[in-house]
Amino acid sequence: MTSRNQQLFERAQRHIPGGVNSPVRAFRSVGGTPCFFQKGIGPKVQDADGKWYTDYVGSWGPMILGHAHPDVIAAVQAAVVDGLSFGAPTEKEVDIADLLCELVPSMDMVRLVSSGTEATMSAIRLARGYTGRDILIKFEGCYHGHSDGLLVKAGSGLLTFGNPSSSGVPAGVAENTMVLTYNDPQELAEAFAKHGDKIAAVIVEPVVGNMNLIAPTQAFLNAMRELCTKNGSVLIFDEVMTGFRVGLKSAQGLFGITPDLSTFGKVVGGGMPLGAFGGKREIMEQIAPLGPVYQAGTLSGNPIATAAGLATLKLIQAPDFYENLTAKTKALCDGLVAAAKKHGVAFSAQNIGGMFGLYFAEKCPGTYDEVLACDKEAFNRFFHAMLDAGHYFAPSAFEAGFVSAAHSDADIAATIAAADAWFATLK
Ligand code: KE4
Repeated sequence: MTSRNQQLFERAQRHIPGGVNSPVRAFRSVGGTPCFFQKGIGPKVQDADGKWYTDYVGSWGPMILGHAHPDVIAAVQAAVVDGLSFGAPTEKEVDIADLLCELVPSMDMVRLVSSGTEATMSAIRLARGYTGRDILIKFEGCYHGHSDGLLVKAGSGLLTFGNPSSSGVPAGVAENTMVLTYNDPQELAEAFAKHGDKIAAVIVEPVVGNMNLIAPTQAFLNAMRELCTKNGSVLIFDEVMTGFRVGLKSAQGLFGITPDLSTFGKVVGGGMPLGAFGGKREIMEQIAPLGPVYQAGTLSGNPIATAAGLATLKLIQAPDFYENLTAKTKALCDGLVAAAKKHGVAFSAQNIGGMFGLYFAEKCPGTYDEVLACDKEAFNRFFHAMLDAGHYFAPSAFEAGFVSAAHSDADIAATIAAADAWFATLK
């Protein structure tokens, strides 16, 4: 008897490439049939066969409050009855712009868009327009969305499927993207020594979540800031994943770095299509209609998305929100490590705020090469064992995981117990 998930997946593949609207959802690296979810509430999601899972993907980060938080649902319901879109300014856009610039001191100004990809693509165009330079530096394994110039040795789904550089990107575009090694300040300094006056921007995931979780060294981030300042290049912190995920002050507050531009997505929209880019006034004033760098969007600042975003950004400012979220995420990591150790399984884990990485390796990787050396097949077996037991992790060894404020200590303990039971079978 084929499950409803299987029936839906078979039908989906008739008219949707791979049966999915974003590649990493397809389970192609872990194998098996993707879950078609029909409902989410708090830390749980329910698939088309009615099975419930504790969710550690949270839509790849946005669902930091858990699914269907009543305050967010109420804000969306109140907004939709007044109309879905006007293509004209609305008060909520002003409210969320004011709030984002208050919560992110490095941003004097911000422009709303509809995805993280739009945010990074626009920030890069702005940096090139502001500096009059062409070269963009990114780091191997980092993913910043799917605009052409960024699909060069990227992470996330590209790394997952073993083709880090996408076809369809003209050589003339890719040649302006210089790809360096994450956490290698020396190589970055050498690149600036050779090309400094041609480098428009450096874009970085300040904590990597797209080649699994990789923590930055402070020296790496400090070097990046100093070199960009010295050479007149724009430092772009891509906080689409880390923004309001690793802490209320995002990664820039956690590591004490002031970027020139920042990009946001995911949490800022609370699950609705909302992204943002912003930074220093003198740079942002180059954006149309004030300046010569064009950027636009029919649904930018959409009233429903901003309603969900505002409700979310209000709730994450609650006292102890991040202390509690971080403690729960750490408890998950520590519990999984202890269980694996008990059964002699080579496994490590770490968290930064409400995001975590799991690795089938003796220690947490700190570089792209160390990530590649982790046992991907072991992860895939772990993934399916946990899925069968009702715990949904990212369907890729090259993605970070996420905990929400709705996950209870009991949810975390049950996940650890399920992992312990599986680790025991490996003896
Ligand atoms: P979106 O266009 O997917 O909203 O954002 C692109 C993006 C930009 N920057 C960073 C650091 C990101 O992590 C992302 C998107 N993250 C992936 C998960 N690794 C989205 C999941 C997907 O592609 O389906």
